[in-house]
Order: sequence, then structure tokens, then C-alpha cells
Amino acid sequence: MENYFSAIETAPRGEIAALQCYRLIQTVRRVYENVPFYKKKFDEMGLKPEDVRSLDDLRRLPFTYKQDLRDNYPYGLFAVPQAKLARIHASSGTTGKQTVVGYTRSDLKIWGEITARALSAAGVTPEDFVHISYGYGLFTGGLGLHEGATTLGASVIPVSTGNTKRQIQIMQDFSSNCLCCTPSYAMHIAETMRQLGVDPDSLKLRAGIFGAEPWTEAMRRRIEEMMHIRAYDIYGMSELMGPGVAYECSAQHGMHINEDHFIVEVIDPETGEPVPDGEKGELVFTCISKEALPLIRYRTRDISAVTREKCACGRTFLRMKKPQGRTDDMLIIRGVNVFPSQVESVLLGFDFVTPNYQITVSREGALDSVRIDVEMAPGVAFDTVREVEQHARTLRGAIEQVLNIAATVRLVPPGTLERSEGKAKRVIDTRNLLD
Ligand code: DLL
Repeated sequence: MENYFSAIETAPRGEIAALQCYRLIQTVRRVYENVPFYKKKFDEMGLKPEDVRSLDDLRRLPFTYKQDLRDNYPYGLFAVPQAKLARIHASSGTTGKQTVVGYTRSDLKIWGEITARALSAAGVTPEDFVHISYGYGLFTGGLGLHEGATTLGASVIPVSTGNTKRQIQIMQDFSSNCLCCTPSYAMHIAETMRQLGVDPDSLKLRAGIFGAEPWTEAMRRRIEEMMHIRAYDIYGMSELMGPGVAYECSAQHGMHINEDHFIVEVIDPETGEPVPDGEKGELVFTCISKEALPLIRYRTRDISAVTREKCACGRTFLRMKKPQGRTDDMLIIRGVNVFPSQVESVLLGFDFVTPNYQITVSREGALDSVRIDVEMAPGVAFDTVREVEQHARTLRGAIEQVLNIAATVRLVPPGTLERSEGKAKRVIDTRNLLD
């Protein structure tokens, strides 16, 4: 039995489109009247808010880039006076100034609704304890899922990140049913449970809601096997709202986009032109119900594809594939485009390693060189150095075959690589420093 949280999740496509069109028209008018940045852009393009009458007119609107948020730091793109603001969050941005995002009370309510849909789709009910190990604070993960669990009527255990042994103790003592954190942290919790000899079946955990970073199907299977749960993906970004822009259902086959609040486009990042359904491109979102920060055609830099095919779960919202990475995460190694997630999926094909890996790219002379450190699986003992080397060569061969890049592979003992409680740092690229 599917747990729908809102009627709109299964509404006929025509109804969703009509709602989107109505909300788009309202939003365009609001940003024109309240955000000088958009008024200027529209005026420069000779575009009047009245020109936007249908969903097809969306394409006439200008794109918004992360740089626009930076240029208008901190509050320049807000569409409401300060008295209407209820909350501020900020992106976890590792480069440049962080971007500041705002919410009105209505925005927070909608955020709670869309994350409640995600929890509900993962089978969470008001009878459950939702254990939140995403960071609380300016990062949207903790408080975003918190809003959702509260809206759903579940009991929130707001643990935040850190102290993994304590997390496990809390799961045991407080009967946590659903764990929310990044997939890399989930993996770390699972490994720690194993080290401590905690039997996953002694816990009440049934589901995990993992997102905020790319992760592969293979990683999902590992976490599910190690924790004896079902692991669901959730997508979002601070600029648009936070977690809950899209969420996975029981079919675990793509994430449903909350189309009553966001219109998605998939474009060729070079030309800005739309790409057909099913083909990879950059995701672009328009917020159609946000009050405080309604972004128009926001360029996410995330690479994914959408499908309008019917989903087994009965939801009619279209689905996006797991993002493969970001246009700015993509490594170009000797001219070959490589996403860290591709490396992950190759590694996970071998059971003598764990999904803990780090890619170091450096430049020696004019040549890029790549080293991949991978942790061996605990309990796998190689008798000789030769054996370790042989396994490293096997991995190297697989990587070369699948990704078309030559890399040095180093097998390191379990627990050697740094663990992250939030988003994992998979790539160290020292090339720019040497340039
Ligand atoms: O990571 C919001 C979030 C919190 C989503 C908790 C899911 C769960 P930011 O810090 O602004 O917001 O980072 C947004 O993270 O553009 C993607 O590149 C990446 N990302 C988020 N979810 C996924 C996912 C939060 N499920 C950026 N798969 C996005 C792959 C993801 N990448």
C-alpha cells in the first residue's frame, strides 16, 4: 500500500500543468514587482510579466545563476520585506561566498509538506520515530527533514551529526525507525555498527532517507544489506528550498519532483536548449510557490535526466534520475570527462573493497595523474603483498575499461580514509594549485 501524503501526488497531468501555469504567472508578476534584479533583467529583454501566459512561455524567461545570488548577497533577491521572513539558511558552498536563502512562514509550511511527502513515500507514519542525523543549523538538511517529520506527525529525534557511537546508542535506546543523513554518513554508521557487533535486526530501523550528495545504486544496496533497511534517495538544494525538491517512492526508480512547487527543465548546459526526456542535461528549476526567494529558471549545475513514464507507485509527478554529479564536479582527466560517482560504481562491483574511496588528481609536467585510494573490506585478509597488488591491478583494469582513464589504485586498510558526518569529500584536485 502506497502512502500518499497529498492528493496532488496522484493528480492527472492536466491538473498539475494547470496549477503550474497559474502559479508561474503569479510568480513572474511577483518577482517583477518586488525584485529589482528581475525587473531589470525583464526590462533589458523587453519582456513584460503579461507576456508569460502559458507553460511554454517559461522558455522566454532569463536564467538565474548562483553568481546572481552572490552578486546580490545577502538578501538582494528576496521578494518580501524583512517583517515577512521567518527563517534564514545558507548553502554549504565550499567555493566563494556562501549563498543566503530565506523563508516566510508559508515557505516553511510548504517545505514541511514536501519533506513529509518524502518520508511518507518511504513508508514513515505518525507511529514512527524519525532519527535526524543531518546537520542542524544553516545547512538545510537537519531542519528540512525536521519540518517534514513534524508535518507528518511522526516523532522527531533531532540528533544532528556527530558522535557515531552515540547515534547508534540512541537508535537502540529510542527505537529509531527511520534514519535521515547523507549516504556516506549512513555507510559510516553501518560500518561502526558492524565493528561494535550491533546486530541490525536488534534495531527498529526500517528506512533511511539519504541525500545531499551523489550516491550510486551499488552504494544503496550496500547500505540496505548492512543495515537491513530500505534506503531512499532525496534531492534538493538550499537555493530552491532544501531537501524535498524530489523524493523517491517504493519503486526506488527515480525521484518524483514536487511539480506543484517546482517546474523542471533539462537543458544542454552549453547551449541552454532543452534536451529530450530521458537524455542527460543540466537541471533547471523555477520556484512557483516560494514567497521569500522565488528563483526563476535556476541553473543547478546538477546533471540528470527526467522521465514522464508512469511510475508503479501511482504518483503522477515526473521523475528525475539520480544526479550523476554536477557540471562543476566533473573531472576532466586528460580530456576524458569523469564523475566521481562512476568511479564509485566500478569499485562497488568488487566485494573486497568498501565504498570508501578518495580520488586525487595531480599534474606532473603536462600530464594529469590520478590516484584512487580505496579501503579494503573489513575481514578480507590478503596473505601477501603480491595478492594486494593483484587486486589493485584488477580494479585498475576495471576503471580503465569503464572510464577510459588510467589510474593508480591503492588498496588501504579499513578505516584509513577520513569519514565525513556530512557530505563526503571524494576528490582532491591539486591541479589548479600547480597551474
Ligand atoms: O544538500 C539539501 C539536501 C539536504 C538535500 C538533505 C537532500 C538531503 P545544498 O547544500 O545546497 O543542499 O547542496 C545542494 O547537493 O545541487 C546536488 O549537487 C547535491 N545533492 C543534493 N541531493 C542530492 C542527491 C542540500 N540526492 C547540492 N543526489 C545539489 C545527488 C544531491 N546529489
